[in-house]
Amino acid sequence: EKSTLKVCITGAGGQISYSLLYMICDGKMFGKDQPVTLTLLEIPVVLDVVKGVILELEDCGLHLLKSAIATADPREAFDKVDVVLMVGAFPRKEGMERAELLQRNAGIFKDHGAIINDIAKKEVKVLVVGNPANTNCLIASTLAPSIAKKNFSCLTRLDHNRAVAQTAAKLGIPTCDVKKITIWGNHSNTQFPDLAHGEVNVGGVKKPALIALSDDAWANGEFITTVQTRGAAIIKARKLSSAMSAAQAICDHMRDWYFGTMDDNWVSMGVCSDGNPYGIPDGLIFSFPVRIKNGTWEFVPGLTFSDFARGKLDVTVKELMEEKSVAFEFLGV
Ligand code: NAX
Repeated sequence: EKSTLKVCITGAGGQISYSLLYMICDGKMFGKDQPVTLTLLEIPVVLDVVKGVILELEDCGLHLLKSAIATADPREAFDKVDVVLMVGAFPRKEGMERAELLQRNAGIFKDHGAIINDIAKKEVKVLVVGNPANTNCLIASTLAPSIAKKNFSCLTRLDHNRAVAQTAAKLGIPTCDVKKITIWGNHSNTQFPDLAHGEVNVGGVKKPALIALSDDAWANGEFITTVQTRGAAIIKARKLSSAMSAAQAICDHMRDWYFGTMDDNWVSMGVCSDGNPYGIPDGLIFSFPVRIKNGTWEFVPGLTFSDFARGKLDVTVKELMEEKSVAFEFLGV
């Protein structure tokens, strides 16, 4: 039997985690033969909820789950962990300014980053989901200098999956026949969902996505805004933000990070922009197309941009630079 993987989930009493924990213990993230032990971090008032979720996990009888604990102590939660899924965050309240949300969360991710730096395994893989995800990830990584920057990422896979699903639906093909779609930039309304390098398989014939669609107005208009505002559409309909699809995207992100991507495809991940890839300034957590092998991601090289695409990238870069300066000013780093 494989040795047990120690996985910490923060915000474990929230709605994403409610879907996510089952998926992890059912082997959807690390495989059907990978036992896990879970440390579930919450704020004290939500600990009883987490204990209730653990009771339900026990009742599911999932053999991969070796043990689970609920804790409000990050030092207990992050101790020697292999994986941290940072789902917990301070929620945006009605009337709250974006800057205030940033600052509230900067405090949380600063503390958690520093503790991960001290007591997590040095090869830990960290995924930040809680919003503003890119900047929260940047803060945690900055406070964890002993851990490679490449081991920190934020979730843009939900946006990626949405973009693939929209394209597949438009062409009436399965999602597995849509490849090389990219989400660039921030997990926010300024993200740039990009079809320009996409490849699709329509009735057994492989084609560039833009040729198969032959509708540039859709690709440069409705497609982009639908993906950018999908989260809001779900909140409007469900009165709650996306949770099942977010949990699925978290599983996809981590599974691909562990097991790699296919040669004929790539995925979108929010990762550090070190080395100035595609002219994106160093030191941002930015969503890029990446390929993964042996647990290590690499930027997809050599893509070219239209002026339209370059303009879209500039907008999301600007927003992330602003977020970074607000957060870093607050932290004094
Ligand atoms: P919930 O509010 O249901 O759950 C979040 C949980 O985090 C709460 O139970 C809260 O008590 C806990 N928490 C707050 N501060 C904490 C701390 N310091 N330590 C540990 N736990 C803490 O939100 P949910 O719907 O589960 O969403 C979680 C986060 O994911 C939100 O920030 C949300 O905006 C973000 N999302 C990010 C997505 C992405 O693609 N990057 C998509 C889905 C989601 O909207």
